[in-house]
Amino acid sequence: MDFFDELKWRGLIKDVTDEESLRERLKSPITCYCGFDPTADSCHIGHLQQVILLRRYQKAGHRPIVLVGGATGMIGDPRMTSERKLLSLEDVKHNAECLKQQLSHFVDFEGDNKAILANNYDWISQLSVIDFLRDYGKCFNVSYMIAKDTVASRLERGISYTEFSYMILQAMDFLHLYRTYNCQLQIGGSDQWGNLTCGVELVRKLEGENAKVYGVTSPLITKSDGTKFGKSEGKNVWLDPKKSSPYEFYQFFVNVADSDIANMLKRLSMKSVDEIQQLIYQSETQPHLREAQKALAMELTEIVHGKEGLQSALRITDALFKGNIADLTADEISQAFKDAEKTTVSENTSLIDALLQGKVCSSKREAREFITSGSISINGTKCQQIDKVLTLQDTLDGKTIVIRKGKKNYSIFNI
Ligand code: 383
Repeated sequence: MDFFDELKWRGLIKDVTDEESLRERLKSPITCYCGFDPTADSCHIGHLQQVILLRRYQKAGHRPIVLVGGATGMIGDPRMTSERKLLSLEDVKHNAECLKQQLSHFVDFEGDNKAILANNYDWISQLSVIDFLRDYGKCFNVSYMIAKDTVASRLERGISYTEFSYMILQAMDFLHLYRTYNCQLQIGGSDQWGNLTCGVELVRKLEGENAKVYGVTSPLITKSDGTKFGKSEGKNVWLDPKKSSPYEFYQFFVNVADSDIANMLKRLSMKSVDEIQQLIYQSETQPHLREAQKALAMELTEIVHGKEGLQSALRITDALFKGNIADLTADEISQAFKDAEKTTVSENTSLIDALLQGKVCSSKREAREFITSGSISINGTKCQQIDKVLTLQDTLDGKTIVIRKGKKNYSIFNI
């Protein structure tokens, strides 16, 4: 199986501008790029497939360019639905810095095919409006532009001239990277097909038929139950550990449905075809063990959050499973219970009252029974003292107390 066939097997090829020719071209090293607009200060799981794809290309001997859209982020790629709100220039600059930092961890800046980090602000901001219209605007036919999916879908509801122009900027980037680095391939999710073909056409027009460049899209990840991939309880799963902790990230993949895991492994794991086939076999024959989910979660958590992030995700998972949280750090505790409902009690509240307030027990009698039978633990240590009073000394971090009832029923109290 060559590299292109492997991408196909993995489900990472949707449309290609010239498949037969690209398949041949990929037999020797190519420079390829993918762009990310700084619309937020972090990428999320929706970006992961492309980020990992760049890594795959590099591992296969190709040279990846990670492009941060410092300029395009100020304009906004038209969405199917509605016009975007413009971000402030400071926000875009700040976000671009954050993305640059984040994305540079995924590719290698050493060796023969070292990655390149580029920001289209560097060349687009240099262009005058006259040059823009004379040198580039002339290459685009408006009827061609309004036939593109995203624009077409917006014509009725309205699209500003600003967003309408977006595809020209992205096409100029491809041309710039072709001229500067001999970049011959742009990759992206299937939502980028129109922008990719626009770039291919522009390069052909200005550089001649011999200038061979390609665009390849991959299908966006969808879940078999129809819900959106990349959301956990309706919230985005981010790659920035401050926005989604390594534990949350790990849990997202551990909880992938059995019906989705084969797909996700193929698309997101860097493991070999053989290893993936084995994991898929395991998940089909012994789904309850969730070996495939765990393997994918471990691999991706390590790629995104490093060895330490993975360690802490595993420690938290293990501690919650065994009901033993005493060994966790205050930070790990806050990761573990970030989304849990918290009950605030005043200092010196009796344990019995706290159990009632937190709805851990429904009556004082029940609370007493739980305490005396040894079912209640405070911060991982069993408490059978019936007249126990909660004080600041009981908190883990000056604020938080974790009370467990039975094996896995956790409640969080703040003093
Ligand atoms: C900007 C300038 C370029 C090339 C690309 C761009 C960004 C592009 C875009 N991409 C999305 C984004 O930034 O909007 N116009 O959030 C997403 N991508 C990748 C992938 C994806 C796309 O960053 O499908 C998901 O992650 O292409 O929605 O010269």
